Amino acid sequence: MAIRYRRNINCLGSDALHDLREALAQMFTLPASDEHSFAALAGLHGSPGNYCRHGAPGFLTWHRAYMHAFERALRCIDSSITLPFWDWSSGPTTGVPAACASPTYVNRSGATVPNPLFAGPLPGGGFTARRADIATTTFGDIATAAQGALATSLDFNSFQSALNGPHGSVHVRTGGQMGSVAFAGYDPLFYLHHCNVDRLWARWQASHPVGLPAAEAGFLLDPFRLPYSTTLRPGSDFATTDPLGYRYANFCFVLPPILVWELATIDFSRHRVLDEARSARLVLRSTAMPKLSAELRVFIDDPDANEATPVADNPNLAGTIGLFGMAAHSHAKGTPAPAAAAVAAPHGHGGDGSAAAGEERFELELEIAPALRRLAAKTGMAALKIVAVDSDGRAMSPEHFDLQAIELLVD
Ligand SMILES: [Cu+2]
Repeated sequence: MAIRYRRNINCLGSDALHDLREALAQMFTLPASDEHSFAALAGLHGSPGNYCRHGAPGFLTWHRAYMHAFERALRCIDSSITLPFWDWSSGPTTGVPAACASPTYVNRSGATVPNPLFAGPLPGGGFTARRADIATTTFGDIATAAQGALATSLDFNSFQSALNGPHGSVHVRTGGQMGSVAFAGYDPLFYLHHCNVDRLWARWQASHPVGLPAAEAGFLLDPFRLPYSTTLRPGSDFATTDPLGYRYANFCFVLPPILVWELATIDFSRHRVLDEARSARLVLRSTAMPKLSAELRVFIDDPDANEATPVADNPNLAGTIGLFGMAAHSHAKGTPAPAAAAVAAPHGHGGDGSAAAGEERFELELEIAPALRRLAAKTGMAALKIVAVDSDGRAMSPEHFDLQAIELLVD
């Protein structure tokens, strides 16, 4: 199964944010009789469903199953979507994420419309709200408590109870419906909040690879059932995220739209990410493959790199991406350097969800963790340069390429 990455909401580019908002707005319009509707899913938590678990067993597993169901509903509408998280736990923050903070936003057509991340429809009519001074409300002490839970909990049960408090504080401090078990699920922010709770659990699991206690593994997560079955799924079905098809990009860095041959600097110094990173994927997004075949060579800390810079045994080469021109459906191939590194998994996807007909999107990926560990671990900085050469090894100018965004996902 292909692994998809859940990202920090602050890392979504404008296209991904439009996709998310459009899918959420569509879920709002579905009737409660539809199991993929916002009304049905929001109602499971407290009112009218009252299924949620906040103690042991089941707090972490039940909410993982719940987020999985909510994400599936979004992906039924647009399969390019993954549930994003609200990171209130990495350091002091104020207010809710920018994408969730204003009542309206400007949509793809330029019209100002209600922001579905700001408020959700309530069963009796009307919309959710948050405390009036949410924009100046701080969450720093809660972040400290969450970091403490990550650092000091030695077994599952103690981690689950240590995380419960900071999780609850975020509910209470956000206020409005988020502060009540019955109606919290109706604020769309709920799903970003619990996605972060789930991410923290996944982080803790990465450093504590122990199984679930028997009472958790066997606990039945009502109302989550196997597809086409009346059998309730046990906690063990949600013990780890890989079998569910997702991981978290704990850190992401969106580079400003750059052209090939330009230098872009990534600053890791505020984030202790490189030492613990399983992977660091450089994702290049484009709407068109170049007409001519090309090779993109990614160099780190070599501002003078050009078409003549050697690629064999060059420690500054992070990897290459080969692009076969002319064919709309050609597959790009990424090769990390040196040869021992993990295999890159590029893929193009087109025609998904709301993408307009004829508008094809490509994502080219390159694993650059080995190069970053080699070059950026000491300084916390990496200067990235993408060099483009044609099949004869000649330099290619930027107008051959249409790179909308370059993103680095670290997990
Ligand atoms: Cu909660």
